[in-house]
Amino acid sequence: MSAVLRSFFTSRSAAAFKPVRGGIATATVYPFPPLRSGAPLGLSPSFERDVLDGLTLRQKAIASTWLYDHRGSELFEQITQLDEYYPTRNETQILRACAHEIAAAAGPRALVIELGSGSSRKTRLLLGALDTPQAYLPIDISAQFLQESVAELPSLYAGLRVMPVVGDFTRIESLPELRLLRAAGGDAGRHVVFFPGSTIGNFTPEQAVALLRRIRRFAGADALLIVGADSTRDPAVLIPAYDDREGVTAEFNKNLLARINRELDADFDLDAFDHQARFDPLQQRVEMHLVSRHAQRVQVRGRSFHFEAGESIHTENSYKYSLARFQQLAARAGWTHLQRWVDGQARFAVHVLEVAARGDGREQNVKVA
Ligand code: AVJ
Repeated sequence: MSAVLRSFFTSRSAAAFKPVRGGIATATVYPFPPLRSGAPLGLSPSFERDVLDGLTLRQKAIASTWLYDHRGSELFEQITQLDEYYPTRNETQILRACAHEIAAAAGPRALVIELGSGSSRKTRLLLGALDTPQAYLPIDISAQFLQESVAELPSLYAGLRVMPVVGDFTRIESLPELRLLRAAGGDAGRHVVFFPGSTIGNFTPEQAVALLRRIRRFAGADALLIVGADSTRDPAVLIPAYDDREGVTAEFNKNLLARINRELDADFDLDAFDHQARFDPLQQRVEMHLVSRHAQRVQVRGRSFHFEAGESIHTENSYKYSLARFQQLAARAGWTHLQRWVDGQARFAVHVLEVAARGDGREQNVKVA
């Protein structure tokens, strides 16, 4: 707790401290393949269409979602262990300190929905603190990685129903899984949407507002939303975090080209592109690019694309939000703060939000400790 600041907290009722449970192997994992393996959430996303369209833009760009095939998810896991990559470490520190207070706000029998669950490692801090969580619905775009990540959860949390959903959570409109759970009597507690890792930063502010609104709609009026957001502004910290000494982030970025080669019959020469991290102080975002070392042509699905020397493909945005700016963003989407937590270095924040009451979200008392 010492190194973590809670900037403000308005408790409904401070529920009793709950000890961490676990160790009994009675949880349920719903059978794989998950319900929507063939038809991911919402519209079926198309890698081919995104890549071909993206390579015809003046500033070539490919959505960062496509970085996360199985290999990309593994490489991202390696990034989270790097000295330079502080977000995972700082957020984990926050969650360790505040999980019990979040659990108190969530109450018993919570149903946890996680967006872009990846390794589900941070989720364990939350699940461990919650009072008899009923169900866990991790949503991730990499089916195999998702399956591997949730495999051991049943042995850790007694009575927890684990329902993995393969899909692109950005296209989520509704979660039929909630209806299934309700029918099975497994939806009695509060819906807790867990969105850690600063994944929100991968969207433009406009997209982020739209996503937070959509979350509000599918999660329901009583939902709690826990969002991790990076608030770092110092390029001397940011650039190494996205361009590490060992070159893991470079490999993560270039894996996109390897994936395009493999899945879309392309002939990218991985050695002819450099990984680059840029900070745009105006938009307050880190950008990842793949920069062509020389003029070249690349074939993708029978189409030919030209690169000038120095021309790049923009592969990721990672927006950084000051506390005030994130609060404005959340308010525009109809969410209001219940708690906000910041790490000791003041680099990262965990925002605990509730659905704003009517008229709320305009007038806010911000007290930053
Ligand atoms: C997990 C997507 C939030 O933007 O910081 C890490 C991805 N990219 N290093 C981030 C990432 C390069 C990460 N997100």
